[in-house]
Amino acid sequence: MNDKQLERGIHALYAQDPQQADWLVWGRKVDPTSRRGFLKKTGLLAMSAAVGAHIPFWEKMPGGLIPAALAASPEPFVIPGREGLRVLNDRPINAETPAHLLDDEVTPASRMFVRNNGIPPVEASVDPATWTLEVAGESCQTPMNFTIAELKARFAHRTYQLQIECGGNGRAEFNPPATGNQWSTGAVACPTFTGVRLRDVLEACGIKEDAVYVGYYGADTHLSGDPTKVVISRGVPMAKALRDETLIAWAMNGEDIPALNGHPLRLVAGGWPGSVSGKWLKKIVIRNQEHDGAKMTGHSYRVPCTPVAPGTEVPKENMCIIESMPVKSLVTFPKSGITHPQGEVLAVRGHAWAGDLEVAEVFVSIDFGATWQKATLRRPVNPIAWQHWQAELRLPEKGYFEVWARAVDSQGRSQPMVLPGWNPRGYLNNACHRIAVKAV
Ligand SMILES: Nc1nc2c(c(=O)[nH]1)N[C@H]1C(S)=C(S)[C@@H](COP(=O)(O)O)O[C@H]1N2
Ligand SMILES: [Mo]
Repeated sequence: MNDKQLERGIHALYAQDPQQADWLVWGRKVDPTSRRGFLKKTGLLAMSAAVGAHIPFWEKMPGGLIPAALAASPEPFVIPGREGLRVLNDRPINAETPAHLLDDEVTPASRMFVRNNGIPPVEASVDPATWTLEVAGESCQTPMNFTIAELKARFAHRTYQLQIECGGNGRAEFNPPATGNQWSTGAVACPTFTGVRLRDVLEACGIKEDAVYVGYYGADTHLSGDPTKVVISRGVPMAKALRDETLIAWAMNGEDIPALNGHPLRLVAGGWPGSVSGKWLKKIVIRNQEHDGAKMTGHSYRVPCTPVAPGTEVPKENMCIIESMPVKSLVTFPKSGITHPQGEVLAVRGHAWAGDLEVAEVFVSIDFGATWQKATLRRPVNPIAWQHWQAELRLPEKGYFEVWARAVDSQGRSQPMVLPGWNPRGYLNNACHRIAVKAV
């Protein structure tokens, strides 16, 4: 079976593994002896919201049962606690956040996109007290295991706001289309993460002279169910691994990392394709060669080393690993599609980010990029945090306008107004974000 056939809907999810489905959809745990489901309060609220009414007999509802109201409906479901996110795929779960819901300076968990390549560990089986992280690899002097309590006790804690963007964010625009989740603009977020520096942990184990790369392994399961298959195992070169902001994190916004985002432990190497920030982190390897784990090689998270014409078949050896992500921005207020009185001040705002770099300037346009007005831009709270911008515009007459935003990084590189270079897997679309506003 190929991956496409494995990516199916809610019915397939329930048919294959009702208990896993219950946990993913409702946070419902099943008592193995009675086969009865235990809904947490949040799960019950989500289920009630999904069926459109309170469920008086909810305590009697067996585990692993799709509510008939949903079973009959072809509508994609809502992830409990992430209302408003657009679910692109329910096996594996992938969901993105509409731009106007990313308006918070620090992204709350409820607005954090979800990008899963496989099936997350069943939350009931995740025990932070016994979870261990193994550090090994041919360039590790002394392989070691750490519990989360040991990590917390042994190393200095750091909290940084870090932006994570999926390498495929914006893929939906490419033509010819690229396979994979058809992300529009919402596979990006910037919460705070608390943990220890990856550097401190690697140094405690000893980094051999010949170390060039690190790789991660997580506790998720391959879509095929085959326990010997690795879902994803990516990594970064030593220089990125040793950066102050590269964390092994146990908290997001001061709370446990949400189950779908990697609880109880994840790697955060912000500013690079989100795929390097390994979730449900179990193992880190220090490598004496470029890491060659699952989705590190071939066409995954790589782009042609030199630009190609749309539709070109690019041989593997001409594909280069994506590192720091390109400059990009979002208009998070107002919501696209609003109406606004002509001539009156229209306040617009959003965020901008540029991988490992800082954003130097943001501009906005109401005439499809013919002229640009400079926005007010704040410095990042720490390196690799996104930056907030705002501007005041006036729409000169009645009619349809678009507000475009364009950011420029500290090395003078600007977002393109139209699609940047086509590539086989549809990565790195950093074209200007645009919203529609009707002046009345
Ligand atoms: N173990 C594991 N880690 C993972 C993934 C995964 O499927 N499994 N997906 C990666 C990808 S492609 C991205 S973009 C980010 C998404 O993080 P989020 O789901 O917390 O938003 O996690 C990365 N880490
Ligand atoms: Mo990703």
